[in-house]
Amino acid sequence: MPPREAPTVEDAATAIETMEVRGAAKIARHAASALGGLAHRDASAGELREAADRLLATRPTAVSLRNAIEYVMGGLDDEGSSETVYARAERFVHDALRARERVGRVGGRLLQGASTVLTHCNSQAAITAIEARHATEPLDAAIVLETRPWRQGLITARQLAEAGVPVRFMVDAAMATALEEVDAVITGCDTIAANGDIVNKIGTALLSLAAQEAGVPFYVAAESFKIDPRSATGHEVPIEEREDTEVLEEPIPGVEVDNPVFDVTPADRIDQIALETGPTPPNQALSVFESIWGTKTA
Ligand code: RUB
Repeated sequence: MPPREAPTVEDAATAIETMEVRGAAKIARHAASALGGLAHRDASAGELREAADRLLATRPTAVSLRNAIEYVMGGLDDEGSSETVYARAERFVHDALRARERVGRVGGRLLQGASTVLTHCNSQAAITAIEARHATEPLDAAIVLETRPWRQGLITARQLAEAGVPVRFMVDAAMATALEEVDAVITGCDTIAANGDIVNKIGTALLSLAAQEAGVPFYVAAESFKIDPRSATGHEVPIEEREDTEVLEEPIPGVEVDNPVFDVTPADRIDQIALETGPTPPNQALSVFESIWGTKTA
């Protein structure tokens, strides 16, 4: 994004908090662009650090945000110049978009032979993979789960339909029924822990269990900047809790609402992760992170 079009840090932080900008890769690119724009305006190191903290505090679960910010801010540590921060922001956004295309191709190959696939939530990585698969050989259908409470599945259904993929839309509770005719499941993720557990939209863990029970392969499409070397397992990743009103519009006296919006899918229920480097068993994702990002993050 040209620096003049970069959002201000406050606008970017608000857009991420309110989910106007959402999805793990998009929030990472948005934060990187905001930091790049600020650096381009010759911000001091102190201003950049304050901005990085503001952006980091917006959403807690997706490590893509932290990895992007640490990578961009690494420019200050290396050479102490805002110019380096700007160059790193540009490079991150460019590399992130290229990585998604590669993930899509790798995911598309994992889906080869599957005529009906199922996805949950709204992941650009998973959508790119489904579109790649459909371009090679038309799918019979992509089944899209609604994804309560925010209904991100509606966005996915629209995106896939616009790309010409035949879409069937089902409520989350229909997942076991849907799996009777599904050949493969593919989701995105917000974070991949060091042991290969993934953290994704609430309902993904249940979907992986139902897929295992039904003997349906479970794939994840993700760029390597979603790997978190500091979380040994998915249970160390902070899970975002959102407002009660997303679940119950009107409060009911005496009823407490819990609204955790992500959950942990254990590595042993994931067949392969489509990373930009190729199909990867979950427990080998960390070494891919180290080879790509090990020397680049702060
Ligand atoms: C979005 C979500 C997506 C991942 C991956 O949650 O869980 O599956 O972020 O998305 P939310 P992508 O709507 O709460 O941000 O592949 O686009 O990075």
